[in-house]
Amino acid sequence: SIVSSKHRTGFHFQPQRNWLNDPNGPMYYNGIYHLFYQYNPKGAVWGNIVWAHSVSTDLINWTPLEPALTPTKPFDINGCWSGSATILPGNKPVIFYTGVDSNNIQVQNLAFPKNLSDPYLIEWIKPDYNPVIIPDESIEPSKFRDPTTGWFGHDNHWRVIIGSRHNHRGMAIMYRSKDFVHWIKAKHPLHSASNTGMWECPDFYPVSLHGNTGVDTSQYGDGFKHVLKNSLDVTRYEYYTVGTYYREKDRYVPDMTSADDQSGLRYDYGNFYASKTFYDSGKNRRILWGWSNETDSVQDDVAKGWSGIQAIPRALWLDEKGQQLVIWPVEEVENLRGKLVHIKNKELKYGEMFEVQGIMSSQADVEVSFEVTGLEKAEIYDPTWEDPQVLCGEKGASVKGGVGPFGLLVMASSGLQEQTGVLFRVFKAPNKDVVLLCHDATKSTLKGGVFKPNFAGYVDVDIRKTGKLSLRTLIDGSVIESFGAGGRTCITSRVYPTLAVGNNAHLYVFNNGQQKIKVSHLKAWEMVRPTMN
Ligand code: DQQ
Repeated sequence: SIVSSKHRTGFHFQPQRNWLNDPNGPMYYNGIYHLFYQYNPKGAVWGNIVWAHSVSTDLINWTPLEPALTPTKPFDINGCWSGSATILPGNKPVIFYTGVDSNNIQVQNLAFPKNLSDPYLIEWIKPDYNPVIIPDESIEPSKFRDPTTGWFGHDNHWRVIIGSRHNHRGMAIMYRSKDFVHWIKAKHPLHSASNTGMWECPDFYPVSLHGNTGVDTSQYGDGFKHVLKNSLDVTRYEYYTVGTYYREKDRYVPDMTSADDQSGLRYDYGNFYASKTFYDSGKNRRILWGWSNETDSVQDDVAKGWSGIQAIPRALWLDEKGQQLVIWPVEEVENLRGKLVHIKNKELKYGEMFEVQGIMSSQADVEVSFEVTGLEKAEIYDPTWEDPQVLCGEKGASVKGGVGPFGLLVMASSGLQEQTGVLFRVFKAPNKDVVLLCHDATKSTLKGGVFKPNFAGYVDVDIRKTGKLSLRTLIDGSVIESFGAGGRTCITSRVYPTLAVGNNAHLYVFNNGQQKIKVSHLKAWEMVRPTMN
């Protein structure tokens, strides 16, 4: 079948064709990174779900293999849905996944590599004793899925959580096992929260209180906090909390500074869902994969012959204040940096802009440092602006301000009919400054029938102290990923320009705030294409 290349990505994870959704069972095993993912081998819409499988030695160049799991047994005949990998003692990987069985009940199954000496672990065996967990009478059979990576407790029992909901209460139901095969439901869920709906793809892991090193999922002790993430199928956004895991009680208590619901923290304030982390024992880091779906129409996807990408793999760690995560593209991405444009010390007054020329900016990595002074000119922050996305909808790139909006116009056509704004805006509130990072996609394409949301998040940064705001933006065909203030706030958007494509995409720096700003540094690299499936 013919696949349209116009909006395909160059260095983002994509199969050659067809539908992709959740990343599944990511792991690092004997020097190889594995990524499995929800995939429809038969078309560019969701359905016929298998676990497609690719391998890599650097998280950047990917080789496709045969699907690892396909619906073949009564316990998964209606779909091999999301799940996770765990590396058991003796260096033995196991996949735990949700099967939709012949009665459309969501059950949990195991699969093991057929041949551990195959470096790619191509073939996976589903033992006949599956399913190993079925929903008991207290669990809704269609609301029971996405087992996590297991962690090993003080009592020599494995634990996993499984996403569910009871009425409107979202929950992470916990199971324990001695041998990873026989599972017993814990009396209480690990955690639950009212009015959050179904929790999809939960993730639960420790983070170090000091530094950016990642740790194995079973780590426990004074030097760690825990993170619980859930994907809420009602809002289609993910929220995470930072908190304490009491392992004797098997309870997780989020800190007061984070919330399970829509007022909570997000890995990414844009188009990013069903994510999953894994511990990379090769480089001692925790890596996050997340799915970024298309925002053009279903007809567009069918015509393109593909739908869905994985966002760039990101390392994550706890911020030094211990209240949020910091998220940054894995360092290997930098190996793709080719031709560079470097701009220094450019001042931008109210209404001014300049173009960054000399690279193909439709496939680029851009790092900017803005010097921001004159904060007394900032607009007054209105405390009712609780939702940054709403605020960004009212105050996009073209809405003049005090300090900001300033930032980038990416994937812009030469006449600016098409452009996506990546911008900061600074407000003043009693005793603090409020920094907004925003993607303004309202003018991203002239094409009709495309969903063009603005996305935004607040950035917890002490701008008065540093006088600086940094931004990194990855641009790749139809995806824009921004990392504000070193990864304190991230936003991913999908855009579908008609004019600003390939060599006709332009990159500008602009300032629509009354206070002048200075671009102390801007580095923009054209990115080289890796081997992508
Ligand atoms: N996608 C899978 C489910 C999961 C959902 C099905 C999240 O297991 O809950 O493709 O996107």
